[in-house]
Amino acid sequence: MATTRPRVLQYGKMPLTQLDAELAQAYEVSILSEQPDPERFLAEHGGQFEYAVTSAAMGLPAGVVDALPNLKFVSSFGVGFDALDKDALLRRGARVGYTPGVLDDCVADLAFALLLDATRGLSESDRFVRRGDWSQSRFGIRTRASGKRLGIFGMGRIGSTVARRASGFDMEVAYHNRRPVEGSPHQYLPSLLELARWADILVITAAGGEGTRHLVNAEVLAALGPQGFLVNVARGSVVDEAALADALESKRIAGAGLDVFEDEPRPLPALLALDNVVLAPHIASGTHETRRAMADLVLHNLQQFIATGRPAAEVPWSAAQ
Ligand code: 8YV
Repeated sequence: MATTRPRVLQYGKMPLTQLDAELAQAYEVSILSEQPDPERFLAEHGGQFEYAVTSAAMGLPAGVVDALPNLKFVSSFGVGFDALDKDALLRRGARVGYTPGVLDDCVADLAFALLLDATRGLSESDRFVRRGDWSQSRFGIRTRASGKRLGIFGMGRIGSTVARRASGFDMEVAYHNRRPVEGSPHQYLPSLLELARWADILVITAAGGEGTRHLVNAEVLAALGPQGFLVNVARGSVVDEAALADALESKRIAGAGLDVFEDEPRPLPALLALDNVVLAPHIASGTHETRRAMADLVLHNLQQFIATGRPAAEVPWSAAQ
């Protein structure tokens, strides 16, 4: 029986299993990563696809975009779009949908989980109890989180959600951004260095990509200082990870909580040996509720594009075409 369902190239398995099934039900899906020879598959069938689906983590490299001459739209699962090749997509004239807004709460929640864990030593205390050390010695006292100065680098949707959480912890909030956010009740500091100097805890919620690469470097970490903590729920690329490992090891900062790394899934080995850093495997949006909402938006963006030529949520450089 001939199919009338639109063909969709899915770059790989999605971060929510139901979404794989839902896509396969609505569309004629080919999963590129499941093909025995993906390159050959693209060479033979690339011209048949007008639509592609991917995730923020998988991205979409120029090599794939270039092999899809009729590509019109990419629906991406995630709010970050630094792993999608902007130049190749703009050259192709393809539009890109993404999932902003629906993951702010869970990402902000995880930022606070990491912040509290890093300052209070929660993961370390868990290891302490499991090792049986409690019967021999006391767990050392730690740093109070509430009432501290919280610096937010990147005052977008997620940054402002983190700032709202901070009021419940009686924290003073200041931020740095490319430009001041109109109407923000918080103090704007014109440089990241000044923010790091001011803050007790620096939370990174800035977008990844070339514009923010390694902005959190040895100098910024030195400004944060030996009592300071770093939390990163944005992109590993924003932090010079080797400089961070060095600062943690030599106690030039007090601690860190990281959900993202420069080369996922491979955190720098030096970090694995340190007790003053909490490591999470990029799970900030990983709740049933949020992943469901993200999946719904991936499907909605695709339907909307097919019906109207515009997705419900479009990445800024795509919308500017
Ligand atoms: C995950 C994210 O990457 O939305 C983003 O940009 O980084 C996260 O939500 C998610 O697993 C999608 O790959």
